[in-house]
Amino acid sequence: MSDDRSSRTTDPGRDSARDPLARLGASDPLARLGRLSWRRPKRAAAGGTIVIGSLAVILVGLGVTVAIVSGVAAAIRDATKPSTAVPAVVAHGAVTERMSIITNTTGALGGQPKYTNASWTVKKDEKVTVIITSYDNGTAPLQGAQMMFDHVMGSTTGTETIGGKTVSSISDVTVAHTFTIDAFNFNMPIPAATGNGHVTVEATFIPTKTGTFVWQCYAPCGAGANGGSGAMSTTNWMEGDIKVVD
Ligand SMILES: [Cu+2]
Repeated sequence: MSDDRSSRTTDPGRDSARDPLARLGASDPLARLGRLSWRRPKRAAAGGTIVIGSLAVILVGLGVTVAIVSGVAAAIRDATKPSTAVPAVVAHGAVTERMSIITNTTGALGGQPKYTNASWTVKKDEKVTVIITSYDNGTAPLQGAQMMFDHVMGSTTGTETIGGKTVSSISDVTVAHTFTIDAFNFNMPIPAATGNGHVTVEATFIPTKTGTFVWQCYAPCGAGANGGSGAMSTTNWMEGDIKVVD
């Protein structure tokens, strides 16, 4: 018996149109395949170049688009910066309160010294820098329990400046006044000005609670034998109030 397959391949009456090898149209199928395999990489390479080139153009385009969109988005962000973009640590504000100690300007109370700007409103947890310019050249030496007020107390640095010079206390006999807020244990001793000049004293404190608090002078700078009358017993001369709000 002969093999069916070998008999078919050798069948001279075979329809070449149905022969897959014949349809390739090559006398040598391997050569044909070889050409194809030779040409395919070339086309693939050419196609790949086109594809890569196209991809590159698209990517560059995308990059430009992304850059433009990012730029626009950044511009929009900058223009409408939300409050959440603010750093978590909020910087406290700072205010300066200026006071003067004046004398003999109105003749009231016998020309006794008087603090100006007796009442303020400040914010809790915000630095308050107090600058006091005193034109009073008289002393009111501290006595008894008030001797402690020759020291600076409760300032952010533990010191004050007098005419720009940093000190933590002054001699009790040179004290003319104090600026004292008991509620914040804050105290600024104010020395007497010399001659007809003035002295400028500066210190900073931070009010840590809300409410209305009294400030006062602890030097016996008023009238009478103990200095407790006159200015010292008159509202808004040697005492006042500070309102601290949220
Ligand atoms: Cu005083």
